[in-house]
Amino acid sequence: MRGGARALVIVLLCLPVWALTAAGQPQPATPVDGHDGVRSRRGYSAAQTKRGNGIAAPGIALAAVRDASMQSPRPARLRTIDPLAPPLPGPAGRVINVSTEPQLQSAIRSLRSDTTVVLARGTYVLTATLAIKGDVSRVGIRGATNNRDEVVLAGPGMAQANYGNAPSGIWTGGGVQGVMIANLTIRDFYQHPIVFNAGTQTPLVHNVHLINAGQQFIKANPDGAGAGVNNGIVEYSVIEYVTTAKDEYTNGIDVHGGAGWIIRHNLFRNIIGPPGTLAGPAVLVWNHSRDTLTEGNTFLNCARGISYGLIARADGKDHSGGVIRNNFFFRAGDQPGDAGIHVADSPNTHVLNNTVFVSGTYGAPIEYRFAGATGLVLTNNLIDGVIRARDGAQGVERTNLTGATSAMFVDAASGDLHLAASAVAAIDRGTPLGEVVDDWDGKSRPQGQSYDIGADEYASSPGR
Ligand SMILES: [Ca+2]
Ligand SMILES: [Ca+2]
Repeated sequence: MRGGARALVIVLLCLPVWALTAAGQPQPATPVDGHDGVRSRRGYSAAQTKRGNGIAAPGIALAAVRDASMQSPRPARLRTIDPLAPPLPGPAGRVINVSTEPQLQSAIRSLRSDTTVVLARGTYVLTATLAIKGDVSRVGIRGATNNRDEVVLAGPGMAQANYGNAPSGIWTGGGVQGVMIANLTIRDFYQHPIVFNAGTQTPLVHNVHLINAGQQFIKANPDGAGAGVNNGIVEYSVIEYVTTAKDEYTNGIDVHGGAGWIIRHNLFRNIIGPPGTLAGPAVLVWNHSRDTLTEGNTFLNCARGISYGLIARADGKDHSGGVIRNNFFFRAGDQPGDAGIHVADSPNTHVLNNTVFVSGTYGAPIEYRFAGATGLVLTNNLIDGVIRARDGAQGVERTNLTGATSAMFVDAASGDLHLAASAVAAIDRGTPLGEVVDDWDGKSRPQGQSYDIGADEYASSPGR
């Protein structure tokens, strides 16, 4: 994000060879990542702008789009840096129990609506990508226990180009309505652990551990006309590289043309490229996306954090609306990188009560840019640099605290950005906000005399 030329380079890098094929072609028999990049033109229909994240935006009706069995429970316990997921209710509808890879493949091939495939403990080395295709609704793939590390879907390796029929872990598309992926680990795939292709709607990713992806960990693609996957939820999950990506072409979550996504209470760790490269943002929602809610996440040692929009578009906006609140972002001084929060060509986005500490590796931990980024609201953010408006962007900044030091936090080096008792410049110094009713911990605001600045509301009582 250092100039228009760089943005253009990023876009070109984001367009693999198959992106140049004609738009609107039928889905191939072998699941592939069908992202058609920036060629999208068509806007959203009224139905496609229905949204379930509860954030208010003018002109968009709230809609109950999610079947009750797909609802996520609220957390029952206090937050930890490593997300502790609240247990899901038992599967609704039919259950198919599997304990071997051939059984798993068979169950997925014959999957019908209202069915959940439940995997017994163990490691399943996939001989082919698990592809859920066609007009099925309310289906799921989930581990048998609430421990996401007890069931593993394993690929051949993120740098293994001879991946056979298993380029990715799970692929959905072509009309899948309501798909749940929960309680398991997916690792070492050459392309994506999870790809939601065009025609998928309302996916839920809950309590998964994604490790070492060759490209984006979770990718949501539009069709040839630009209609994307809407109303996705990714929550209580860990998305990470053990060391680094194989190159800079990666994101934790990459949504193209999607509306109403919710990304909450996840840990993104080491979303970085090899030395000398700049990896993509851990959360990238763009290409005519809108109304994303990203809250309560932790970003550790990532080159970039959250990016709503990335480039300035001539045809509409790269993103619009949405909220970014209560996120922790920490990067150590020996890891180069860019902004922790970046809002680009995304009007009316609200950036509220985030803590972004980059150890001086980048001057503006929060940036917003391009003339299309108007009506932004940036309030109560705590950062160790400045907030920078670039290239004609316009926003209202209020009670942000710049120039934070590590002494203001409980244990910044470990990513614990809870306020220390001595952080008197942040405690009770924020602006009360109706859009922010709790903090990173899930503790209600305000505590004490008023709102605090940053993602943590300080409380001396147990549970923070
Ligand atoms: Ca307070
Ligand atoms: Ca707190």
